[in-house]
Amino acid sequence: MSAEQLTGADILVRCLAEEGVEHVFGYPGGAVLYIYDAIFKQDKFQHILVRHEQAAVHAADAYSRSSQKVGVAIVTSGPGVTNAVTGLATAYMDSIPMVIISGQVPSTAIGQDAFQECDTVGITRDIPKDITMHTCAYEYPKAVEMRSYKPVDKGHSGQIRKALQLLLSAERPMIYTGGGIILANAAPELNKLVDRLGYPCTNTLMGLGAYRSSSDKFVGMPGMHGTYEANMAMQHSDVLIAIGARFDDRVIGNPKHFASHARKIIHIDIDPSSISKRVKVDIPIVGNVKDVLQELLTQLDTAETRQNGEALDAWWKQINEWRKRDCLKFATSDEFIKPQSVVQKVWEVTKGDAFITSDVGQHQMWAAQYYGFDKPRRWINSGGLGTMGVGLPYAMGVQMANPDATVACITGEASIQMCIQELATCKQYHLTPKIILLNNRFLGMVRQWQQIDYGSRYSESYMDSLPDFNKLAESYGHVGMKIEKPGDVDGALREAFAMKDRLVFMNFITDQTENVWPMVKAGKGLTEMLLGSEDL
Ligand SMILES: Cc1ncc(C[n+]2csc(CCOP(=O)(O)OP(=O)(O)O)c2C)c(N)n1
Ligand SMILES: [Mg+2]
Repeated sequence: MSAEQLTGADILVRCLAEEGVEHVFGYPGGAVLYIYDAIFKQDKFQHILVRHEQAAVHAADAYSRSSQKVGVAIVTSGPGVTNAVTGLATAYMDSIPMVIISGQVPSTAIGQDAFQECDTVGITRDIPKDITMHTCAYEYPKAVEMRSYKPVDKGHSGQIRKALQLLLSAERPMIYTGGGIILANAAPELNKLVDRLGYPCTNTLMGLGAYRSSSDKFVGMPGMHGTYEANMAMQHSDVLIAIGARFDDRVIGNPKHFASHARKIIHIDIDPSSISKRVKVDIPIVGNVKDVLQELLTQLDTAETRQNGEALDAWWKQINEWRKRDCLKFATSDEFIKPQSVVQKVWEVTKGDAFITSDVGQHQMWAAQYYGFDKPRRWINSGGLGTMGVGLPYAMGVQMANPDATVACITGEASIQMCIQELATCKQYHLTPKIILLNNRFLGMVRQWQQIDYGSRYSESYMDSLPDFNKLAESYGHVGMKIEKPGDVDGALREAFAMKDRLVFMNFITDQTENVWPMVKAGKGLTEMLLGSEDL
């Protein structure tokens, strides 16, 4: 039987269907019209028309982050591609899988500055228009493989044994985990390991939810805005095991200061290039963290040595002393809404079980610090690139992938305006995230740095001429709420989350002067923390 003749565009659409794709985010244009025509003629997947290409890619990215499916987006050539690049870089920095398809002018016109041409290959890869138009024989391969991508899954047993011995001999052990645990679906194994060993565990900004935060073994997030106890324990540990984490500069602070305290380091990561990249490692293990943790747990079952109980008790005593500093405590007020208290209330009202997306700034750090994540894939934020504008498109992607879930976007008045047009997409597709705007009328994180490092010269960080967000939300067909008094926070949140079938845009007018604490200033050592304005 001869193979069916299909156009490039039809083949593309068929391939997506063969791969089980159910949703595609996108925005049409001249170079992808054959593809859009092929989409029109099929009913295997739904296309979601966003209002800006950046949002299509962010939504696809969050679709992947919040589920075990892969997000897909389609954009046109030229401005479609350049608008998509921020989304690509954002996902790339956090190792998020996605498939983004871009159009291109016909092959013969490439390099001639044709209408809507840009050097897409220089930036990414593309599909020229003539290829989507021409036909060829269509046969879908049984297995799809990438020659250039063959990661090692199984870790080296001998290395795992050595790591286990070192872990069991530790006097001041510390388990430090990152987004790799979440991407590898290894949270159950991690929870088992931490519980069995009884060691302290910290999750990075990308790893929140990997180990449940409600456990007393969880010491909070490490790094620039990490807890006092997490940073002190990272620094003073004698054996540190890093799992699916990469010793990012925002996590370990000044590398020289970090190295000034001697400790043995075990590092498990699927990407060999991550190992010993920023910090010298004693026992490297290359492999899928899920596979490696499974083997570690199996070996732990039969290990002859046990943890050093006495040393561990002393270590916990020390950690609990550090905990007593209560570094996330904040002053309450009857007059001004404290942003931290709004996040705590969101946690209470959603019973800690919502998907939380965020943008970039102070609100992002408060969301990370005060919403306790007990499950993986619940905290969706741009860690590596720090892209303002992701929050609303992320909420859309999460809701497409998890239609019955409660979704909230904790954002700032500057960030939300970067992709605000997506309120229309939400209306069209009945997406109903609750937008929690912590409105401090400032580029708050910029203001904080200007206060601390630039003599309180607030250069261009005040947000003047803000829109009336109530009217704005209503004009898109949503519900708007403005909350100005601390006493109204709880009631407003309960009312909003009860409106399951509406997008509610909640504009909380918060204390403008609030800062994110603790803070390790850029370039400083991990334990050189500022715990509050009294340390300035
Ligand atoms: C696209 C982009 N531009 C600029 C920045 C730098 N930046 C980081 S936080 C921030 C301020 C964010 O303000 P807002 O959204 O109001 O949040 P807040 O810090 O006030 O909570 C800026 C400008 C960024 N991260 N991303
Ligand atoms: Mg702000």
